[in-house]
Amino acid sequence: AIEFPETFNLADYYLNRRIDEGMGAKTAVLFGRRAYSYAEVAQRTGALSRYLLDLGLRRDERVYIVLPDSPAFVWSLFATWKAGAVVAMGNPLAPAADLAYVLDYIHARVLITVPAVAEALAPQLNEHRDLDAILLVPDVATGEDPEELLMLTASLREAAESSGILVGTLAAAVAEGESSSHRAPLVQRDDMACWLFTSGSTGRPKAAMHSHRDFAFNTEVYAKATLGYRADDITVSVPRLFFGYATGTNLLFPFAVGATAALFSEPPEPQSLARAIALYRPSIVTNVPTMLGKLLASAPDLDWSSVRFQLSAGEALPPTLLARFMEHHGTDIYDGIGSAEMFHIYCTNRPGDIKPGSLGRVVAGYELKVLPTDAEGPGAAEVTPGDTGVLWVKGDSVALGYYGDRDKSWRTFYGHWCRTGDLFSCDAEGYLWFRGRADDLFKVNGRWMAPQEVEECLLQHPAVAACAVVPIQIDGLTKPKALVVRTAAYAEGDITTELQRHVRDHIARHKYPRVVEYVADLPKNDRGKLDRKALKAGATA
Ligand code: 3SK
Repeated sequence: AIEFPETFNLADYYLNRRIDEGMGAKTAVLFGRRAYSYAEVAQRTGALSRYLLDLGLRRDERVYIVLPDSPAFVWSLFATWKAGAVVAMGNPLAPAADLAYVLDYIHARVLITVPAVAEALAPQLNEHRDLDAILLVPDVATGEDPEELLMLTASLREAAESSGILVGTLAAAVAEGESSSHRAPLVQRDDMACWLFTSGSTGRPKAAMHSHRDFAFNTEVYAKATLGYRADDITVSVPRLFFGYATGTNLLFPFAVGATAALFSEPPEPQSLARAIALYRPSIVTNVPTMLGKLLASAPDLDWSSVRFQLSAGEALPPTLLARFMEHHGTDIYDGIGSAEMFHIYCTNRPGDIKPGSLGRVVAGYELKVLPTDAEGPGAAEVTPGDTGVLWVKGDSVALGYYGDRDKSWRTFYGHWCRTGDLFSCDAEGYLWFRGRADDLFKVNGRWMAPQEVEECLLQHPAVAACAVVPIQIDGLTKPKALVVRTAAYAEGDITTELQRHVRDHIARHKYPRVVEYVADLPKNDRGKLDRKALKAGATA
């Protein structure tokens, strides 16, 4: 077991300790041609945390950070922890309705975001009763001048003022905090630190609640002891910082060892990644299978010579893709499995130990069991080695539960144990092999999606009488397919593009069906419900 002192704040563990260790002048963050030292990040973090405390933010209250990858993301996160409050992170490209739902669900006191997001939320601001302040960060992609930000957001300010919400810029907040003498609160290791989002069966995200010690535990056993992050590393990531996978690998883990986190805010595509690799010469790249596939097809000449290893997680990495990539580019890829419920990766391939197609072995410090699907607790007898069952994981980074959902918490957390809902088999050597999901959720581009959410959306289109969404494999990657029964008024003609656009316009983009098949009927089970098992069994591209 790893012991952390009772008074323990992640802002100190990841950031301030580097200053105490004499690393203040070292580069902590690279963003384009600009470098920020650990001392600079700590100074902005301290000032912003004092501003937030002056504003009235208190222990356990939530700050919703909805930012692209940027230096501002870094001090927003650490300042929230320093102030004793709770970090929640969102995708700035998500539909406004999804962000509004989360803002409300977590009762956020402060929102830190780009003008486009704040403007999109403006019409409903009076519904967010707990929100005290919105701090704006110029969107690097559109290049707004911070001085002009408030002028540009006149309609937002009007909406906010009528709801009693303060609107300012993050830069002004940092400057104002410089002259504040507000003292940072003493934070305990079991105080709440971060809420990571996971999708529920209804498709609405739920927050897995983590305390300060959870993140530090995983950092010690996974990032340091298993992967061997080093002070001379430079990290780059394909998944964005708001996703816990990248928050760890491309911000917290490099900070924990005094390394450099290199950020880019452009949407991650082969071209933007190639530019980042050429500019930063990273030694660790956090990747996802979809991008590895794209890179192989469209950037065969990319120079990977600076890269010690790449990480892959979020969705299954097809073994042929892994083998082709490693053979062609000569970089090791460590595929692993983690989750919002455990903060991060607890089972993985690692330096000198890669079994292609498997998700590697347990990270020392965690315990795994493969149990029958109907096991009612972690004490049940394990399935015979090689047989498939549900993976259970035990470790000190396990979440406290889901915020506002006792039923789901009871179905998932059993003291120190978490029922993952993933189907796995474990071979005789202790390597884990992914066999799918125990329920209907599936991952696309590394993010969970619920078929019901897409079905509900499709049903709102006048052409759709009934439908079902199932996962299919396209080039070894999981993508959604819709089976649609048409209404009489739309019995003729090609409406696939229109249906795909309809989904993209209403819910998160990655959920749109890549294939639409028109059927006369959908299979039902003996209770008249959609028979998903039969659908999945027959699903092809
Ligand atoms: O795959 C995931 O969902 C995940 C979530 C948080 C941290 C790490 C990972 C891989």
